[in-house]
Amino acid sequence: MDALPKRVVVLGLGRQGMAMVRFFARAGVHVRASDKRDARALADRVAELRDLGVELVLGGHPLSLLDGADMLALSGGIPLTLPIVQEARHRGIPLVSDAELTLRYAVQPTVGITGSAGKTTTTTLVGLMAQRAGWPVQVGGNIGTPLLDRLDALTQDTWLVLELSSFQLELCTHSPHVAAVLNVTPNHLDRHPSMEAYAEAKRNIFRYQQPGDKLILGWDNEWTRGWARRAVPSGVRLFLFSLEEEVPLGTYVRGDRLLLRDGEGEQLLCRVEEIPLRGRHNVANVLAAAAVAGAMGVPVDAIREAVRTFRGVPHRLEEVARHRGVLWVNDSIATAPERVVAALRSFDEPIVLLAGGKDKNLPWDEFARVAGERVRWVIAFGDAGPLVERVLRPYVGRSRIQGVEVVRDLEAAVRRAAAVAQPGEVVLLSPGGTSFDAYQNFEERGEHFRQLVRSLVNEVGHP
Ligand code: UMA
Repeated sequence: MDALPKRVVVLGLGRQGMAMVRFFARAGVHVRASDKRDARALADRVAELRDLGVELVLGGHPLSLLDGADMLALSGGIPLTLPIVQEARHRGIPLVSDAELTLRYAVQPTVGITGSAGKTTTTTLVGLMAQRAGWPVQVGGNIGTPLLDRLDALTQDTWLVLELSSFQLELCTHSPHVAAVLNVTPNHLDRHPSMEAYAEAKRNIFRYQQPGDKLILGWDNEWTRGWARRAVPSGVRLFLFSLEEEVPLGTYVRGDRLLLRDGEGEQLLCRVEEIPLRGRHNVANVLAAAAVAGAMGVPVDAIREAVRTFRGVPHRLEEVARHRGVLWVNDSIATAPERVVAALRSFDEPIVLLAGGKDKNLPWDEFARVAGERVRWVIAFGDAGPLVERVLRPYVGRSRIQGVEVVRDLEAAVRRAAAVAQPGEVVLLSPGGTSFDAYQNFEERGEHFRQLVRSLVNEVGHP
C-alpha cells in the first residue's frame, strides 16, 4: 500500500473535497483546505472542518498554500489551468483526485465505469445486480457520493462500484480491478484541451490495470473499439458489449434477446421488451451493465432480476407527471447535446423540447438534425438559449419543427410549454447544456423542474 503524504492541500470544499479532507484528517495527515468561496458561503461545513483540525484558507487559492505541501488534492470542479495547479506542477507536487485516492488506498475490490453517456444508469444497474446476488456493494463516485471517507467503515469484501468522470480520471495513476468504458464522444471540451486529451483521461480507467483484472469496452463506438483492438494491457481479460454484433466474450443482442457469453457458453439475459426503460440507448446500458456484472461473476439470475425491476435514475428521462394528455419528462442530466439526441430518440410522440442551460463548446449539429425529425416545438432557455435558437432556426418550417422561441429561464419555459403542448405530446426537459448558468448542479435544476410541473398540475383553474 502506498504511504500517505505528510502535508496535503485540498482544493474545493464540495462533496469530493470534503471526502478528501475527512479521509486525510482522520488518518492524521496535516490538511490545508481551500475554497474560492468565503466562510459565509461555506458556513454549513466550517464547524466540521475546524473540528477536524484543518487549516482553512477561504475566498481564493493563494500560491503560498503550496508551501511545505507534498500533495495537491483537487475536486472535480477545479480546472487544471488554475494558477495554483500550474504552480504545483512547476514545483513537482503530485496532483490527485478523490477517485485516485480511493483506487490507491481501498482494500476492497473496485469496479469503475466511465463513458461520455450512460454511465449513471449503467453504474446504478451494476450496483443493483450485485445487490440482487446478495453481495455487499456500495455505489458511488461521480454519481453523487464519494466513497473515500467511508472506506474504513466498509468490510474488505464490499464491492465498490464507482462512476468515474474524465475530471477524476485525468489525475488517476491507479485503475480499478474491473473497468468499463461505455463510449467516448465529444463532451467537456470546455475543460479538456482536445478530444484526444479527453479520451486519454478516460483511458486511465484501464491504463494501469494489472494481470487478472477485467476490462469491458463498448464495441459500437469508434474510440472504445479502437482500444479493444490495440490498447488492452497485457494479462487483462477483455469483455465487449454491442447492439450491432455478436461478440466473443461479453453481451449482445440476437433478435429480441439479450445474451451473455462469459467464457462458459451463451446464456439468456432477458428479452428486449422486459427492459422497463425507454430507448435503444438503454438497451446498450443494460448490455454494458450485464457485461460488467458478468465480468465480476454476478450470476445471470441476479442480473436478469435487476434489469426487470429497474425503474431508472432520477433526472434521467424521469416521468414527472401526466396531465391533460401531456407527459412531462425530466432529463436534466442531459448536459451535452449528444445526450439530448439519445433522449429524443426515446419517444415516438411529438415533442415539445426545453433546451438550453450553459454550453460547453460542444457541437450542436447532430442535435439540430435529430430535433428536426422528432421535435414539434422548441423552447430555449438560459445562457445557451440564443445558441439553441440559432442552430435550430434553419429547420423551422422545413422539418417537424414548427417553432423555436427563447425565454429567460426554466420557469418561463415550463409556462410556455404548458401553453403550447397538445394532448398526446411529450414535454421534455433535456437541456444539452449544464445547469451552471442558474443552479448548483443538474439535480437542483431537475428538482426545480419537478416543482414547477407539480404546481402547474395542482393549479386551480389551469386550462
Ligand atoms: N471551487 C473552488 N475553486 C474553483 C472552482 C470550484 O474552490 O476554482 C469550489 C467551489 O466553490 C465548490 C467546490 O469547489 O465549493 C465544488 O467542487 P466540485 O464542483 O468538484 O463539486 P462536488 O460537490 O465535489 O461534486 C463533485 C462532482 N463535480 C464535478 O466533477 C464538477 C460531481 O459530479 C460528483 O457527483 C460529486 O463530486 C461526488 O463525486 C457532477 C458532475 O457534473 C455530477 N460531474 C461531471 C459530469 O458528470 O459530467 C464530471
